[in-house]
Amino acid sequence: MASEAIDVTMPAKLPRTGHRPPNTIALEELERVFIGMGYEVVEGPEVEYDYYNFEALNIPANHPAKDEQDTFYINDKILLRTQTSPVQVRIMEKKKPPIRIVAPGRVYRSDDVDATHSPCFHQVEGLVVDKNITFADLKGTLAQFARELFGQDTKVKFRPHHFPFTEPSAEMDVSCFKCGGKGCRMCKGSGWIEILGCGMVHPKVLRMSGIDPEEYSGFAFGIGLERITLLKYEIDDMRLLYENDERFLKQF
Ligand code: 2U9
Repeated sequence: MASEAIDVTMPAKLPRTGHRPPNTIALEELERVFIGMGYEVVEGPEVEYDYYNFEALNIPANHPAKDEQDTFYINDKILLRTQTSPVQVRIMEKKKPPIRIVAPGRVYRSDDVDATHSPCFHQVEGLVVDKNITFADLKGTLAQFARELFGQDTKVKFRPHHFPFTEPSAEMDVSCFKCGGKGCRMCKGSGWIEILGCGMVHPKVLRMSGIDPEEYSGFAFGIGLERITLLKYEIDDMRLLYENDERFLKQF
């Protein structure tokens, strides 16, 4: 009996419980902000028709934008999506405005792996279509998003850009949340950090999906999720997000 005695006062062995990885924490934070503004979260197929991934977004065959978004083709007409925009096109075909959605998900590009690239990464794209939607709605929405994600003092700056699916188009920078805009290593001395692309949905894109651009207008934006995760948690190599090394994961 003495040799089998159990010391019931010994502390119990704690089970090792897992938790959400950093990319998921960042995604849920982004979704929380947009759900709070009345958006619906929608998902769609990763294997897509060329039509939904390119043609319906005003990127016809032989368009130079197709070069930057080279991907994995299943056959002539079917590919691994390079953006989550096809999800939004499918919604526009099915639903009459008002539309207010975010589409998160995995996307694919024929890129070599390095500290900032991966052939498979995640985007969160947003789309709003209704009567009288203007660039002012885009600015107000994305400024509010930036403040919720990076802090209430965050300023935003829009630089003109070009995307085939939006016109006009812009890239949005936020004031550096590390130095407040003075310039540091994080923002490479500029005080600003680029976080997303955006613009007013091209009238041709609306028309192709059965929405009359004379009656409705809209704005859209695209966010690279990994970019947000790396910035938010000050991680300097994207590969760490995918390696599942416990020593890394347990820090979040
Ligand atoms: C529809 C119409 C327009 C989505 C948009 C961007 C600008 C953009 C990049 C962000 C980082 C891709 O992952 S990334 O490299 N995206 O800059 N995306 S506007 O525009 C749409 C979407 C759907 C129907």
